[in-house]
Amino acid sequence: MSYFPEVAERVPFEGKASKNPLAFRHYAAAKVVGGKSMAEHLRFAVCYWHTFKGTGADPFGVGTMIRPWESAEDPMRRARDTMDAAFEFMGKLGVDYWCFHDRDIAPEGTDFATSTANLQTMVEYAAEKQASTGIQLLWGTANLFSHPRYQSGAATNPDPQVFAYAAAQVKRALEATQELGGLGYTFWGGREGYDTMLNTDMKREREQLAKFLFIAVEHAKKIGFKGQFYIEPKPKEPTTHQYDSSAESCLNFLREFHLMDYLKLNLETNHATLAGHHMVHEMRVAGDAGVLGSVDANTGDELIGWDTDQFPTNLYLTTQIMMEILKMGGFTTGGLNFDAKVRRQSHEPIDLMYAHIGGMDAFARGLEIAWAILADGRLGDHVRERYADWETEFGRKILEGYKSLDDLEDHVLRHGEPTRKSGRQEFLENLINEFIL
Ligand code: XLS
Ligand code: NI
Ligand code: NI
Repeated sequence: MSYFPEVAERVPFEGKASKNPLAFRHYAAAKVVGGKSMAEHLRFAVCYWHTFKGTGADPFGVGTMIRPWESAEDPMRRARDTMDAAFEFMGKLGVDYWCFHDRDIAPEGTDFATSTANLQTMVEYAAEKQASTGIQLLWGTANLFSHPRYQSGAATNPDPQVFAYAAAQVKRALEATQELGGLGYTFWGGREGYDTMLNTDMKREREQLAKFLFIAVEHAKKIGFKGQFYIEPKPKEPTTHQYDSSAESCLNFLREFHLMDYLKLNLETNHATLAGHHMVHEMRVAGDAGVLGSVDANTGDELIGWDTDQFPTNLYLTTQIMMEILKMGGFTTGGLNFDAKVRRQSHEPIDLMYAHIGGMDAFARGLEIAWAILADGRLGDHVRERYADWETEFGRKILEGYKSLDDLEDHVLRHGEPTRKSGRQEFLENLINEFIL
């Protein structure tokens, strides 16, 4: 049985002139850009939750999606059908990676032991699928936010029984990730925050979260899990405030609790926007601290204030993201995970194909443009030149040596008013457009 019969075997690369909506115009996996293939640079992953389990429900209406793999009565049958659909989809699309939450791939049972048994059955099935397709697991994670038990948080819950339940779930999700050879494991604290300060002991909750991560790190050591841990910042939604609210707040948290050596950041474009930042800001913060691990590639709607998780199609955005990735020397364990969902009105399975093809093409083109901008060198030269005076003897003496306020006043009295330099913002915006247009 085929869930995506419109694509016979594999979405082909047909080049820029193609009018075929089921073909790539820019993404050619083997095409070399700056010494590496597009596939090696981009490391695309499909996310299981939005793509195969997303229903299209919103706060005002029920699900709209037609998902033939969800039609069986028995939940385990549905889980298998969904996995068949997922690997058919990913294989036809030609991505190398996938990502999942424990409860995406296997239904929650009547008790913890049943849930674990369900997960184990599906992990074994996934292992077969991975082996026959060559698709690898970019990262796994545990869903610690959907079930009512987590209404007041998981690690940050006022009840240690819930903390324990969440920890047990992470143990099993981590072991599932290890069994599937996962390159990473992500913590996104969906309800690790507060709805109101009136009932919240924030100091205690943050300490609980740190302890939770520490316990997970210890378990990884114990079982020999070598994958990379990520923490995924998001400022709010569903909570009013989430403790790992932005890249900077994550760094503060990791440093405060001595966890910097164990976790990197998984940054998501729409989360950056919700935090009032541009994705590039978040990437710089993480990159400068050496912890830019992976990217959840999506985008928000400028006019809607929530995490709409749309597919990235904006070339300006993908170009900027790829410039940051190239500047850090490329991904190591991470990749571009399409943590994105088709819109509620795009309810047919084929819409999932269009969405991913568009996102992959936008990133492939963004990669080419980013590479060209960096190879051209003018942008980098401009930034270097802007700070060049810090490389003079005077600049060096301030930063590397020491100058007192007395010395600096003396300097001003001798040299007078500094000469102003233009920031050339418009000039640089035009420079970027020179490569995009
Ligand atoms: C939700 C998050 C979530 C994580 C995985 O906003 O992006 O999808 O990536 O738990
Ligand atoms: Ni995400
Ligand atoms: Ni998100």
